Amino acid sequence: MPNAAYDLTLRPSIFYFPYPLLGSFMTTLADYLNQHASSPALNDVITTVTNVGKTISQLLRKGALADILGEAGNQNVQGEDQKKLDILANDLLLDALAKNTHCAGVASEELDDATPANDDGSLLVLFDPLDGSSNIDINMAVGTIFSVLPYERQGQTSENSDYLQAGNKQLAAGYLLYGTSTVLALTIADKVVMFSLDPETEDYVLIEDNVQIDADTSEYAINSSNYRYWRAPMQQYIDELIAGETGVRGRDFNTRWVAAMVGDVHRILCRGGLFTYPFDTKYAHKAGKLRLMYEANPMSLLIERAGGGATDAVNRILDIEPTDIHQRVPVVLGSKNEVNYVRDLHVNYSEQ
Ligand code: AFP
Repeated sequence: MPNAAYDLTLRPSIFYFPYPLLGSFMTTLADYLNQHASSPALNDVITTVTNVGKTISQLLRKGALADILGEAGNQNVQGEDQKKLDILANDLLLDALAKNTHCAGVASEELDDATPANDDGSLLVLFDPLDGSSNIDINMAVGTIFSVLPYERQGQTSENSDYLQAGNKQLAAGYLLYGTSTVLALTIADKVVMFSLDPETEDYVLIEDNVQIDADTSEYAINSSNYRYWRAPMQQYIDELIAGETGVRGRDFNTRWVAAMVGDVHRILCRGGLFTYPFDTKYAHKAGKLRLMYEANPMSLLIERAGGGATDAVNRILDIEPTDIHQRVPVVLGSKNEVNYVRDLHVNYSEQ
């Protein structure tokens, strides 16, 4: 006789809670966009991007069974080996946005140049189609990061130069995190909201309606193997964190490193923290690995609107005037007081 306490078929279980009843109180992404999107065009473009997110989520759940893992056998403009899913995710987003009349063009981490779409569109979309590619084959968290900018030359064919707008011009930004569940973080107004993708209904359901980050933290994320390539102020900062309560900070710190920015940023939006991929001299052409337009800018907008800070160690990322759609930028973001501590340490640093 199975132990009744653990045989769910024998107990009225919370797993069978009448979701249809609860459903009438749930806010879906469609509800939220109808209430808060600044324009039908923005509503439509975000719906297009997040619908592709559902397809990517399904593919990832199939994993090896969908023959989507492994290398694609070529490199992108960044000189990075492309995974099959990098290209598949990129092509799914490209095809869907090309059909969206509000989208005037697309810029992607995986494409050398921006791709014109609909000349009469009012919006430009930028994305890293699959952030954290090195995690795909080991079943770790990956995500899609997206940013939406205004298109100022409606009626003309969009070009690379149309995308060269500071991050403070973004109309929307967000990411999809394909983790144990698929979560959408989004900002289209003054707040940051989060949705969870219900695999049964395929609806994005609102789970957080005003994400706020604690100003202080004792958790940081960095790839410490690059220590010898950092500038002295960053070396000093990390030395202080490692010294913990025995050093000037007077408390111990903990570290996390997902190797997918989308995973580290999500943790910070959920419980605070500091994430940094600082300037380093490891590769001359990658002085600070992360890309400004479709990684740092969208994540910085989310972090700032959740009450955090985002700098290149000193300057506000969202104020940087871009010169190239693939330019890289050092990133320090997260709990505001910790980001400010890093900035002050860099500004006041003098060789001892
Ligand atoms: P991939 O997409 O090539 O895996 O790079 C991910 C990323 O751009 C960013 O999401 C991570 O925070 C960072 O690189 C990880 O860099 P390391 O491989 O040096 O840890």
